[in-house]
Amino acid sequence: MIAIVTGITGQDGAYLAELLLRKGYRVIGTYRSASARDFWRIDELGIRRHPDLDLVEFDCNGPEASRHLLKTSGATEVYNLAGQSSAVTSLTDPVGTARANAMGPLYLLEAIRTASPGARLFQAGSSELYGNAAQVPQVESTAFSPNSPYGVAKLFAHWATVNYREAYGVFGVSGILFNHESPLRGTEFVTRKISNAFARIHLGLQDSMALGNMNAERDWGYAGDYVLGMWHALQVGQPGTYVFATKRMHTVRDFVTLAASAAGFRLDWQGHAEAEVAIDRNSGKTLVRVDPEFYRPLEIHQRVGDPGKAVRELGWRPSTSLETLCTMMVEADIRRNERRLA
Ligand code: NDP
Ligand code: GDR
Repeated sequence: MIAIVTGITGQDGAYLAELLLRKGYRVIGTYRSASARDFWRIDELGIRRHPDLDLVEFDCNGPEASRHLLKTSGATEVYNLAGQSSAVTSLTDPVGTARANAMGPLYLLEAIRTASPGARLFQAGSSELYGNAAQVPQVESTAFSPNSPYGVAKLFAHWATVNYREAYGVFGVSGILFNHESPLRGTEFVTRKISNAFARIHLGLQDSMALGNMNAERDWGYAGDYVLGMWHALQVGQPGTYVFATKRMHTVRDFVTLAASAAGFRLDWQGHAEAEVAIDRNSGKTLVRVDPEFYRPLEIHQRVGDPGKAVRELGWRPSTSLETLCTMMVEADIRRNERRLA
């Protein structure tokens, strides 16, 4: 069994590669030539030098590279996780985002159709497809209404996957992934920004943190659960479109409270909007404040998914509570910061 995992340097790429290696696959993990070649995630998971892992430079910005990869690898499963993964960044780089997130998947679909028709594709789509959806929770049939260049590019990739499935019989799965986090999440995303900040406050390396919209609500799952869902989606008889989510919704404020508790702090919340602060009950110090610099011009206020179809058809279910996830993230960040200090 040979699988290609594009985006091996990212959060999901690392966890998925680890899972596939455990299952006995040979894994071809691709990284981009423009990247910093920072393999810290697969280093942390201890798989960088695994004998069944090949690290291959791959540029998703052209059709030839995809064709070559499919033709020469002998892979029967392709997990396309590479992409510009921030909606905020897509506002300043809409063209680069579309190249990676819309054209990249299209080149892979074309390569499968023309060079390796038996290969199965998992395309990492996003709940950003829904924008501020009127239907709560969101399911596979909820109307799409993306409100960022990121969401628009992901929508192209979603429909391209469905189209190649229906028109050419390509085994293309579109996963509509809701937010999923872990100790390997990038610090540009709110959960890891919070866990790292509390770890540093706990160790006396930082006094406080500033965040944006505390009222935003998200459906946060654990990335380790989600990559298992990706694998399940390629093992069934027919390709489909699946929502991967937990069906629970929490505010950023809730996440802060849980992460604080995992770092040993109990918070009192005071004030509203820009004046809102969270104060440590023991020391009386302000640990969290709001900075409008982190507000978004096009915010998605609420997002929650119903993974019922994935539960029924794939036997998948998210198994990690938000409390466990928070604790896992804060503890990992405390360990990392301690190592840096040593
Ligand atoms: P990460 O940002 O951690 O990883 C993204 C990967 O894509 C990295 O390997 C990165 O390489 C690569 N990449 C970034 N920009 C480009 C580019 N312009 N061209 C080619 N490759 C690029 O994201 P995740 O692992 O969290 O997410 C995996 C996929 O799932 C992404 O496509 C993301 O959009 C999607 N997704 C993620 C969700 C989540 O909550 N995590 C939810 C919904 C969808 P480098 O290291 O060089 O930057
Ligand atoms: P999101 O994730 O945009 O949902 O995209 P992010 O963690 O960046 O934001 C979640 C919510 O938190 C609010 N927020 C802050 N966000 C950041 N980054 N920094 C802050 O300081 C801050 N304060 C409050 C945001 O306003 C937002 O409402 C993620 C990515 O993984 C995408 O790739 C993926 O497609 C979607 O999830 C589903």
